[in-house]
Amino acid sequence: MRTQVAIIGAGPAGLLLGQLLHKAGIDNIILERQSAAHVLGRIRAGVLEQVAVNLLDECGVGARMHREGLVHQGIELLFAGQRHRIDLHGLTGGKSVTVYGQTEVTHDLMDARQAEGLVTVYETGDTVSLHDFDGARPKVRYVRDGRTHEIECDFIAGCDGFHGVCRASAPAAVLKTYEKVYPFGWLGLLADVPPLSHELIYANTGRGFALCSMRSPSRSRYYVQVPLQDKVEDWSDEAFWNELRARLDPAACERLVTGPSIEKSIAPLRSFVAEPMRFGRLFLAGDAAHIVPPTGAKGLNLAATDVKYLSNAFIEYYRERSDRGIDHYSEVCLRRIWKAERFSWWFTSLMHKFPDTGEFGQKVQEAELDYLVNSRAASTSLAENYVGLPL
Ligand code: RFL
Ligand code: PHB
Repeated sequence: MRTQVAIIGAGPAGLLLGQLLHKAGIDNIILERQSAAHVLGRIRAGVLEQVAVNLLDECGVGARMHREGLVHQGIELLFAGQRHRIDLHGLTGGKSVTVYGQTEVTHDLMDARQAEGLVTVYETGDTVSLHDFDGARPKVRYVRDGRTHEIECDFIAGCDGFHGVCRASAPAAVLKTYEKVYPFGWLGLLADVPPLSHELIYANTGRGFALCSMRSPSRSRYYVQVPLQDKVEDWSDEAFWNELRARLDPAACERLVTGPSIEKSIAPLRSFVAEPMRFGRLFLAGDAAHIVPPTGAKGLNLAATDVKYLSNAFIEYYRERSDRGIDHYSEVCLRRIWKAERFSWWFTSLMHKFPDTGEFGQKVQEAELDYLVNSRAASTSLAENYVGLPL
């Protein structure tokens, strides 16, 4: 088999890249470790920046997002028992975010890919291997139905997430990684109950962080900070709702509608960056190259912007026979990535309870939050970063 770009991973990064390349007339094949149903079953991101919304439009898959997505012009911060609104729209000259689940984004992209007859090979398991990407003719091999298949390509796009094979295939002597692991995780619960508020609430409390989010007017997504050792089996729905209530203000508690969970999972929090993002003809994009803690809602959005830069670079290569875009890909992405890493680390540090900082740490956080909501400069900085820095 031969294609121009072999894409590893059918998460949002891989699917979005496949669609953008196809629109530009560039052939691509996607290899995915799991089944499509498995990919769609993962409940992850919920907040899209305008850049991601525009990209989905560019791919021609924005219709359902515009119909069903919820445009949010503000967020609330809850601390010391009081809620304070950050007016994202007013502070950023009219910008907003769109609440539309990653599952829906992935669904729309998979449907479009299928409708256009593009090749996605699912369930490759751990059989994908990369070859000769330091030369002009890279190859990707995988095993399906007991047979080894080989794809010859011009480029390999590593969109295979944090645990994928692409970063692991990069030459160790060149790869440098930066990492921070946080001493807690998020326990998330999805339920078919109306959200307690029409905007997201980020809560800093003496018991730890909580987040009230949503997927639609009838589906809510809530999170509570938990110790890393906690197991999801140890958290009954009732225990979750009780803990969430204990972290909310009385008015919010009164509005909270509870119900049976339809999904519950624990995600550890991590900051991670791999540099560079290009190794010959292998390019990393999305979670394969970087992870942010979810507090700033930046992971999916960063994956989308990497893919925007990467598709532009490939288009420039094929249309103009120019290497300029591919040569600058890593540097251009990393400038934006480090700013999102900084913001996500800062917002995580401000909102969570850290085991070693005690009551002093709590007081300092409350002082910073008090400053943040009362200073237009500080609120503007939060708002600018939250809605997404310009490309
Ligand atoms: P993904 O989604 O992990 O997809 C990678 C795909 O590659 C496949 N794969 C392989 N395929 C073939 N061969 C191999 N050897 C392979 N190894 C792996 C995998 O099966 C998978 O299908 O990475 P991608 O595309 O880069 O997308 C990144 C996003 O998924 C991620 O950044 C976000 O979900 C992060 N995130 C959030 N981001 C936001 O922008 N806004 C949010 O509100 C937000 N909330 C979140 C989040 C992540 C969370 N968790 C669970 C970490 C909330 C949570 C709780
Ligand atoms: C979500 O709805 O899953 C969500 C929203 C905002 C975040 C993280 C996750 O910062």
